[in-house]
Amino acid sequence: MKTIASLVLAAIAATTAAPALAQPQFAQPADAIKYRQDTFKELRDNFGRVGNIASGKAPFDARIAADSAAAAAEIIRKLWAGFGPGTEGGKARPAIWKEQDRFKELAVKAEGELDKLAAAAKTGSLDAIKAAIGPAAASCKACHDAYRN
Ligand code: ASC
Repeated sequence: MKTIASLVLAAIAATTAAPALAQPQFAQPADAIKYRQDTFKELRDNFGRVGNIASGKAPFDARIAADSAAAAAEIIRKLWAGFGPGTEGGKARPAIWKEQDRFKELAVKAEGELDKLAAAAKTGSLDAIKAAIGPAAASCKACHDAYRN
């Protein structure tokens, strides 16, 4: 039976211990690597949909563009959790863990560019998407060139 005290404690724990965003925890580096790969794939699928629209490979559907761009801007922020201490491996270069400031700088830049792409897509203007896709792709590439094998 739950006592009042245990309910109060649970309520306190829920309000004080809960991080703003639940962060996954990984028992093994391999789990973090899998998480990174899955999350990057999800990001690529969404970004790719917008890219295909921007390049004309896919027909312009404002709803798909807006939803996919918004998803990409959200998903990129889930990557952080996958690069915790001691999770070197996969295609990630060890430099990530030695140059955390620069890695973070490039990642934050990419987040900002995906935010701009999401804002552009939300307007429903294909021209706005076309203008934002290049800088967004360049910000992805800058980080890959520096930190992906
Ligand atoms: C993509 C994808 C990337 C980026 C990058 C941009 O669609 O999978 O990694 O765009 O290639 O240069």
